[in-house]
Parts: sequence; C-alpha cells; structure tokens
Amino acid sequence: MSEAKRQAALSALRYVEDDMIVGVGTGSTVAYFIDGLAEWKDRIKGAVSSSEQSTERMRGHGIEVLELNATGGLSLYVDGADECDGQGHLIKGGGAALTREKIIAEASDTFVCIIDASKEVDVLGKFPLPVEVIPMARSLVARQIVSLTGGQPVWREGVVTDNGNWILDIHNLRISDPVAVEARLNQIPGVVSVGLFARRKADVVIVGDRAPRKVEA
Ligand code: ABF
Repeated sequence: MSEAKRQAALSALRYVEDDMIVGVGTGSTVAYFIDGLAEWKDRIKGAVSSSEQSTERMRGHGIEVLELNATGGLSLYVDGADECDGQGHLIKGGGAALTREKIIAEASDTFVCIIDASKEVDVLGKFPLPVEVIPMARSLVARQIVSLTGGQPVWREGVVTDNGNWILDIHNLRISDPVAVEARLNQIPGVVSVGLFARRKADVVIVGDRAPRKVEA
C-alpha cells in the first residue's frame, strides 16, 4: 500500500471524460487507477489494457476491455513507471509489460504518468533497463548490449512476458541521452522492445499529491 501512489492515481482520473476509451497501464499504481475508474464504467466506452493482470482487474470491476485493433487511436493513456527524469523520459517494464505499454502509449494522444516521488531521478539508469527479447536471440542481444552500452545485461530467468518472450535487465547504465540509447537498442535483431520511453515520453507527470505537471515536448 502506498498513499502517494494512490493519490497520483486518483488525480489522473481528472483526465477521464465521458465516452472515452481509456488506455490503461500495469502495476501497483495503476491498480489504484483501475479501482477509481470503476466508478466511471457506465460513462466510458471501455478500456484498452496493457497486460493480462490489468485486464483481469478491470473485468473484475465490470469495465469493458476492448482490443486496440478495434478502437483505433486513444485520447488518453494512464500508466506508472520505474523511473522518470525531469523531461518525462521513463524507464518502464519492471513488471514485464513494456511492449504492450509501449504500443498503447504510441497510440494515445496524451500519456499521463503516475508515480510516487521515489521514481524521480535526474538521470535514468539506476533502475535496471528492461529489454524484451525473442527467446532464441537472448544471448546475441546480451552480447550486443555489452558492446553498445557497456551495461551488464541480466536474464530475468523464469519470467515469460504476455507475448511469450524473455526479459534482459541492463544494469549499470547512466542514460544521459535517452532518445539515442532507445534508438540504438531498438536496432539489435531479436529486441522486441526497450523499456525506455524517450521518443514517446510522458506528456503529463503526476507525483503523489502534487499538481499534474505538463512536460515540454
Ligand atoms: C508498469 O508498472 C511498468 O512499466 C512499471 O514497471 C511499473 C510501475 O510499477 P508500480 O506502479 O507497481 O510501482 O507500468
């Protein structure tokens, strides 16, 4: 239980409007958002979910879960993060749901990121950077990560993503140019997606009970 996570999540409800289809992320902060969204279930058209975990929670509340292929673009996406810098660049994927999260973020006009103050950093990278990989490419990708970034990839053994893939967590990075690092890692064959949300970063960051902060484009 975290009061700050709950406050950020409830504050994000102000972005929900009648007849919206809401993009919904994953994690303990988002769980509070889903619980609050339950009160809107008859006023929104439904939600697009980034994980089996969130789908289950929303269905438990009677919120209709829709397919992104059927909805088209979304106006709002609400999700947590593992780290957030001052420009709204994020590390995400601690919960292994990064690929679907990235797809929904890309499909949405406004991405509202909800966090507590422990997630705020000056420079991203203390939290190991998750990378989703095709299983047969794990070792190839790991070697290329070492030569491209100097970071240490660690296989999150036993974890299989909702897409049937594996996760490497890159330790010991100091990501001073998140857009460049994201682009570089995305080039490695076998990488499905990188948990750096830099090119498509958050538009609004809500930290605990602080007022929402719009980040510069
Ligand atoms: C997800 O939830 C992830 O991308 C991120 O790893 C995590 C944040 O977790 P929590 O809200 O539980 O701290 O959105």
